[in-house]
Formats: sequence, C-alpha cells, structure tokens
Amino acid sequence: MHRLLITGAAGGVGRVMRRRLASLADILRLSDITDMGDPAPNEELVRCDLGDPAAVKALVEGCDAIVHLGGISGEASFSKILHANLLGCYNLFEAARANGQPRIMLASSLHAVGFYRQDEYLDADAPLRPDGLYGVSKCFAELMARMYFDKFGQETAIIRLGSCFEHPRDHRMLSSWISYDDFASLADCVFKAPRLGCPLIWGVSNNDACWWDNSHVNYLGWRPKDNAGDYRARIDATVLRPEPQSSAALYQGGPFVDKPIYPDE
Ligand code: NAI
Ligand code: 15L
Repeated sequence: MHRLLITGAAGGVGRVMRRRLASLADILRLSDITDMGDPAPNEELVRCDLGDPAAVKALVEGCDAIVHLGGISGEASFSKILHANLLGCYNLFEAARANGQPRIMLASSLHAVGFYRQDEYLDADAPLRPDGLYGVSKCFAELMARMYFDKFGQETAIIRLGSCFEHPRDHRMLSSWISYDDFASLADCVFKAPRLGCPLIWGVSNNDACWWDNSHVNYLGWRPKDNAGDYRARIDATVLRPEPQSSAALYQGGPFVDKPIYPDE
C-alpha cells in the first residue's frame, strides 16, 4: 500500500509498530497529540488531537489503511475518555467514511470483557462485560466498527488486545500477553487479506494458558508464534503471586475491576 496511518504513534505500542510496520507501506503517516521525534525519510509526522474533527479528517486524507492506537489507554475520568476515545473514535470513522473507507485495524481491549473470571473461556460472541469507563469506551469503539461495517461496508479488524508489552509482567499476563512480533504479524494478515469484513480478533499470543477462542478467524491465516509460558519461571521467581481472592487472580481485567470512577477535574 502507499500510505499507512498509525495513530497513537508516540505510545508504547505505537513506538514499536512505527518500526515493525514500516515495510507494509511506502509512507507511514504517524500521528499523536504529543511529540514523536524526528521523521525518517519514509515518514510523515502529524500532531493531531483525535477529538478535533477537522484535524482528523485532514489526517486521514490520502491514507490507504489505518492502525488506530491513539487514545486514553487506561482508566480515567469520563471527560478524558469522552474526548479521546468516544469523540476520537467517532471522528476517525467519519474521517474514514469521507476519505474512501481505508481499512482500519482498531485497538480494542480485554477490558471490554474484564469482568469475566479467569476460569471462563470466551469466544467472539461472549456478551460485553466492561470493567470500567475505559472498557466501556472500547465497547463503544467495537460497536462503532460494527455499525460502520453494516451501514457503509467499512472494513475494520477489531483487535481485542490482551497485554501488549515486550514480555508478560505478571501472572495474569501469562494468559493475556501478546508479543510485539505477533501484533505485527496480525497487522500483516489484516492488511493483506483479500476480504476482511469486520471480525473480532482476540489480540493474544500462542500462550500455554489462554482465555480466548480465535478459531472463527482462522481464515485470516494469522498464526501467533510467541508463548507467555516461556516466561512463567521468570514471573514465578520475580513477581509476587496475587492473593487467590484478589481481582488480579480472579478476573480477566485484573486490578481494573477495582478501580473507582475517577471524578472529572
Ligand atoms: P499508550 O497510552 O502508550 O499510547 C496511546 C497514545 O495515544 C499516546 O501516545 C497518547 O499521547 C495518544 N493520545 C491520547 N489522547 C490522544 C488524543 N486526544 N489525540 C491524539 N492522541 C492521543 O497506549 P499503548 O499501550 O500504546 O496502547 C495503544 C492502544 O492499544 C490504546 O488504544 C490502548 O487502549 C490499546 N490497548 C493496549 C494494550 C497494551 O497492553 N498496551 C492492551 C489493550 C488495549
Ligand atoms: C489495557 O487495555 C491497557 O491499555 C494496557 O496498558 C494494560 O493495562 C492492558 O490492558 C492489561 O490489562 O494488561
């Protein structure tokens, strides 16, 4: 493809994908509300607030595909989530509609279903059970994707990401971890698939322990290779095992289920 847009390019995942996804397109258009450093020769940097509809429309113009990572990535006050995640998501889908409907890879989160327990095995049809306002904003994003597909044919891969870090950080992440390599190979499958539709894909590596069933998206040919189980001994040795009755041990969303509703400043 000619131009791939990555929002949230200054964030933890975005900074890594800036390098890993470069081979997918001639030009990477990288966007964030904050500084992204200097552009490489194949890069265009655009500072943009996702809550600004005109800026987002201009951002998406000329793009053939979008990896949407930008927004608030944890529990926060409603006003913050409203601006970056709800309005930001609406602005992105409207901008895509106005600009030829580039395919979107959307970063949703396990916190859309964080109130399921860790002994439950979920498929893509499991009812939503968000564990906070952040989780609700990801439910909103997933439903926006679904509605724009049904109404307008906008293709979006809804990636319900587990825990995307260099390596798993605690016992919960032995089930929820997705490696950067597996995220990148998923992007490759999403953008190369002849027909995508609007699938819900669990963003998780090939972990020994797993809560989620991705068999409905076998047609995409994505075969995650990494395994959080390879880190089990290290986690056991370095991270305190959570109390058996704690949220970290009981719920897929872990400690997020205990977070309060943060007041607006
Ligand atoms: P992050 O917080 O490191 O990066 C998000 C980026 O979005 C930041 O650079 C931030 O400046 C930008 N941003 C925030 N508000 C904005 C606004 N109004 N306009 C434009 N940009 C704005 O998050 P991370 O870890 O890189 O995650 C990327 C995406 O994946 C997020 O949408 C997050 O919710 C989702 N996700 C991440 C997981 C993980 O384990 N890293 C797990 C599940 C979901
Ligand atoms: C998320 O949705 C967050 O963006 C990320 O920072 C982690 O907290 C992840 O979920 C998780 O719960 O492991």
